[in-house]
Amino acid sequence: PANPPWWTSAVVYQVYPRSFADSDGDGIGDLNGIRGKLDHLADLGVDVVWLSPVYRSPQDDNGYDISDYRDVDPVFGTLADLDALIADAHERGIKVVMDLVVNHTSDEHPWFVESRSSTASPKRDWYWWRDPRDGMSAGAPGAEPTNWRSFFSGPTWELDEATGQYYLHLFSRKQPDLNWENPEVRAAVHEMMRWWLDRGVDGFRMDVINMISKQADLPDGPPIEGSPHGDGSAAYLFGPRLHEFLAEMHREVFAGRDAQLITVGEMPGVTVEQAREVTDPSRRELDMVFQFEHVGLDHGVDKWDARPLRLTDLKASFGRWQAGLADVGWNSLYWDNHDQPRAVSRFGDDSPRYRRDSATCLATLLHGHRGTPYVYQGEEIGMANSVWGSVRDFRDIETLNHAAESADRGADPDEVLAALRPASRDNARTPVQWDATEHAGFTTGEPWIAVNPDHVEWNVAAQREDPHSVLAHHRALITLRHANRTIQLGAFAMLLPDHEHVYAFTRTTDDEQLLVVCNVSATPYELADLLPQAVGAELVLGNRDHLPDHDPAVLGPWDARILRTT
Ligand code: ISL
Repeated sequence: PANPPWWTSAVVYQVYPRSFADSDGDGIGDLNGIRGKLDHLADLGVDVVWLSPVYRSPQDDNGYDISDYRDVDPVFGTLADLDALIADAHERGIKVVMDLVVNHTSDEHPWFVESRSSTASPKRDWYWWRDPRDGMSAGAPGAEPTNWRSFFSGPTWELDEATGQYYLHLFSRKQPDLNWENPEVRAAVHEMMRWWLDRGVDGFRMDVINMISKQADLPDGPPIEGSPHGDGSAAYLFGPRLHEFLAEMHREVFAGRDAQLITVGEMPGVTVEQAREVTDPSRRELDMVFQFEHVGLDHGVDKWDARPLRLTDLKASFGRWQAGLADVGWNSLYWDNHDQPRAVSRFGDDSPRYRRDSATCLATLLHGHRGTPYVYQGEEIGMANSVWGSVRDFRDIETLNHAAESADRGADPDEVLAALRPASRDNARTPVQWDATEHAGFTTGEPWIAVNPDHVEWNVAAQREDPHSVLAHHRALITLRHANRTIQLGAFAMLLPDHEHVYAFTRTTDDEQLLVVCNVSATPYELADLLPQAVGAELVLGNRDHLPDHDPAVLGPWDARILRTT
């Protein structure tokens, strides 16, 4: 396109406020902490900051359970602090995106309090209330209206004793699902979104937005092996009215002002075809979505059942997404977020020998693709999964519920802990490592979750002055994206799809071809054998070319290069 949207050349940085920087010593990150670190983000060069939720919340799911959409939770600061953060970010040319969590509210939101007060409440229908299963009495085992399993273990239904009905919660019981079938719910959400845009925010990351439309008859799902529950996802993923709801939201909230904004929908289970529809500009729904295929490739029966990732699977997956959204739609690109283990531990090699090289290799690979890259806090310095000595070290509700459920089943505690270690969301939630001091410069108090002991070596301060650090490499990749039209918009073509260690592709425009070649292993390869066109090509950006033992003809361990071939 002649005038591509601004976000086709942008890089987004995700802040998880609880773990970013604490300004007041209570051990929990806050808005003024973020304000104090904006120069780090400006120096990194990112265009947008996405804030995970800072709204008023009981913090059952660290803010993804909202009790007031128009206020800031006291643990994070005040609305005035948020206004100041937005102003300070804008002064540095950084846009601010809010997390929008509207599939569900907190059970302490006044809407739900009113809804649960009586079956005759005018807000009863704002949530999904259902009687017990036919012929069963409320509270009896298996009396839940459907057999669905919650994302956070147990059933998706909670009995309200007072009215004898159950309410639906796909996530925790403190996160009741809003009923989007009700037009009043949609209008209330739209009004709240306009209120934030008027306040100066630059867009939204929309939490599980492909779950807002449910099949209204709420059918049972197929049984899940080893669980008393079933998989209801066919009834609540990408439901029959999703397109309608997204288009309506666009009309009611974004129309007329969308050129400066960015919208990204989080969509677990989304297919390429669905993503292509939702991000087709002519439909006016969303700019891009987060898909989950690549972060499921190392899962067995579920996320706690780890299996080795095959690079060929990763290539096949990314390749299909690149091809599927080539002429219509747009990809978002990520390894990490607040729900995923750390990329360098998961897809790279976090041993001392290869940590820096594999972190820079993974970054090069991701940022080389077509789409908008997302950098999750700490990823820019190669933060790794943490050390978990016992189940008590975890804080995340998903992790703790799974541990409790496993214990109830009589599972071996050591095996459970071994499963939690690489997979827990808390790997992403340890405090950002600013320096080598106690608590990594994150807080002067007691951090709400332990700092990774490796902070003495792996921290922002140590990397800031090092021209070859993981941080410096991210800065270079972001600079390249800003400057280079081929990186922004060039056509993608996968090479060597069957190679088990080397990930290579081209990006092509009318006047340039770039070749991205990454060794996703410690085994060296002769470049001439793999990709003759790479031999002698101009190096645009590499991760190991500064090393004394670097040989341009050999793709060394975790070697990553962006080459200009024409
Ligand atoms: O985290 C997951 C797997 O470990 C996902 O299943 C996750 O729950 C799903 O992607 C939805 O995530 C979003 O909504 C949740 C919240 O807990 C997550 O932090 C958020 O990213 C409920 O609001």
